[in-house]
Amino acid sequence: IITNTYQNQLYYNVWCIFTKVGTNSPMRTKFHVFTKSLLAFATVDIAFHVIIDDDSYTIADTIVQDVMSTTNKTMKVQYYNVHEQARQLEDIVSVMSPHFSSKPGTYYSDALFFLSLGLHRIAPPDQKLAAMFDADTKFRKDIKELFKEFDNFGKEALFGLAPELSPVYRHVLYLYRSRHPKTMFGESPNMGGFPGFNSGMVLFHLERLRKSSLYEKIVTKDSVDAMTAKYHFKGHLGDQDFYTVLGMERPELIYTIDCGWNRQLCTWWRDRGYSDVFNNYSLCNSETKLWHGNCNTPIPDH
Ligand code: UPG
Repeated sequence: IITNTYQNQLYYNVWCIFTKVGTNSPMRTKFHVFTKSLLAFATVDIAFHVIIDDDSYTIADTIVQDVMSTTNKTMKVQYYNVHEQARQLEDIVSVMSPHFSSKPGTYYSDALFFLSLGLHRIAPPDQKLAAMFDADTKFRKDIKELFKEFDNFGKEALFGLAPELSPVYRHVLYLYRSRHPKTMFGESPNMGGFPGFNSGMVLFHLERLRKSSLYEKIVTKDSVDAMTAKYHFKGHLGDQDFYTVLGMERPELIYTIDCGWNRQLCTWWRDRGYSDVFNNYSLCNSETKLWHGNCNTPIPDH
């Protein structure tokens, strides 16, 4: 039985990456919407951990201070330099990027998109549980409700993610699927399949991750090379490609969260040869609790 460990800690740990943001970047508005909605619905104390670079720091802090003053709510805010964090995760990044990057070898982008896989090393040791969000998300519900999902984690679960709502992994797994015609990997959930995971929202059981010799083994080069070879997997979406492979190979390590907690809006794959099946993937019947305006898709006002 999972105990309510989240209730023993004072703060709900929320992580977000906010880097490479220029003064006029659309990321500014997205981050404002994210932060404001997070605080507006929250009924718990939040520690907000923002991973920044030198140029983005002032922009991030201006937005956070503005949101706190207009909502009359406060949270504990901490900033982390992306370069310092990336240096601590060089081993993970070098193992992952050949398989899961669109342009392997571009140090900066690579590190950025794989940071979540080593968050247990970056996060201060007193953090036992945490959640990370893309900056292009928007809350419609109290984050307290999301943290209740930790109670549903199986006893081996290290992460919690919601399903990918597009056929991207049907596409990526094309070769594996043609060689294994009965596989459910890459199939839509309404056909009983596993569509992969989306990393716009990730829950971390940091305490278990730090102790897990199994996880440490799984992120080694031999292990990742073997898993990607087995599935003929060549991705381009960073950490979420790894979570998807892990979900096929070691399903007990990832708890699947309700699609309403990561309601993705991107329709890119619908117009790229998948119009016949797209709706099977994007279907999410539960109430939207978090919008995700991925691939620059506008988020509805409500
Ligand atoms: N980010 C930065 N600076 C950048 C780029 C990204 O801080 O220059 C952060 C930011 O928090 C952002 C997140 O990384 O929200 C993800 O990047 P983004 O450009 O928002 O990717 P999307 O197009 O929204 O999402 C694609 C997939 C999505 C998946 C994500 C995984 O569509 O489903 O969750 O990639 O990285």
